[in-house]
Amino acid sequence: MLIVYNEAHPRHQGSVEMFRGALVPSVEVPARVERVREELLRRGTGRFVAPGATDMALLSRVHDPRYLAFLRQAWNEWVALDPVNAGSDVLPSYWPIKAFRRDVEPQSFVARLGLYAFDAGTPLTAGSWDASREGANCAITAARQVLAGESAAFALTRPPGHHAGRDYFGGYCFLNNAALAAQALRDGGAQRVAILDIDYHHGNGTQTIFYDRSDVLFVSLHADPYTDYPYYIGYADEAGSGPGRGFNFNLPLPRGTDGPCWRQAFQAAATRIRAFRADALVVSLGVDTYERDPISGFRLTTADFSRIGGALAGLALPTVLVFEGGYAVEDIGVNTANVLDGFLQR
Ligand code: Q9C
Ligand code: ZN
Repeated sequence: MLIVYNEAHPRHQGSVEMFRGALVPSVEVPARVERVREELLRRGTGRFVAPGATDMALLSRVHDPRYLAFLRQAWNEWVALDPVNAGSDVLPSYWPIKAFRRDVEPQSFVARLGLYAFDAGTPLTAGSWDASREGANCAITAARQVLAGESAAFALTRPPGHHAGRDYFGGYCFLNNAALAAQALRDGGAQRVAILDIDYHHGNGTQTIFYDRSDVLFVSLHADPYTDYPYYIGYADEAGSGPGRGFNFNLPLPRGTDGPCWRQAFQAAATRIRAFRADALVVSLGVDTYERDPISGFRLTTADFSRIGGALAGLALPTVLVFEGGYAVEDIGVNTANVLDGFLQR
């Protein structure tokens, strides 16, 4: 398996996020990807390669060009407000909800920030654009390697991507790496692409990007949004719209879901993917379903992750795996490497 590694990931380094009225230490830290890299190297799993150059045309088919321009300039605008801002992360304080106008872009940076952010838990830092852009390049490179004949490739990157939509960031995500991989597969000749999202949280960004399309199937196993982030989306009755009706499949699961229950839901997801007759698969691989994850509520074990890898390989499709969440830093390397080894051993 090819590992497309984002060497620029440490340039995105949030220090705090807003949580229940306080700024708390960032959960999404560089050590996450460092631990995975170390464990893969220790095991000799996969062959590490660097990503290719940025394809702005492809980025602009998945994301709004105005949003991309905003992200690229955001840090500079933040510091331009006041030079002391260089010492703190960018976090929004205002949002245009309900009856407010969303069709005007105010001149004020903090006002525009609220147009593009959907939570106050996603710190943007000096290197967030560079790290995110290189991460997107990793996902796109992984997809192109699979188009060129690799049976599987893993984009090992952070920040994660599946909460980022066409024109918004949140949930620690800025650019939707899985969506970019899926679009790259489509552009490279795959007629039908399935995305299977197994992160603990619903992949709201990926769902919304492809919601009205029938060429990309989105299937997600995640914590019920009735109790868990992102709360306002990810319910079972979201089936797609227009020509995309029937091509979005959410499987929300209760807090406390363990390996056997999770595998039962996985079988339903696999049945839907087989019926779709996909030419390629993109996996949003979050390991925050782990029993000791500090912000999540499922009970998957380290051994369960090996089985998941085998089950993913059982779909027997050219596969791009994209790293998403997982916050139990001490075990993240073993859990992620177990998925990849389980995949390779099948
Ligand atoms: N202090 C991903 O797993 N809020 N994103 C949690 C914890 C946001 C997770 C609050 C969770 C986002 C990619
Ligand atoms: Zn997650």
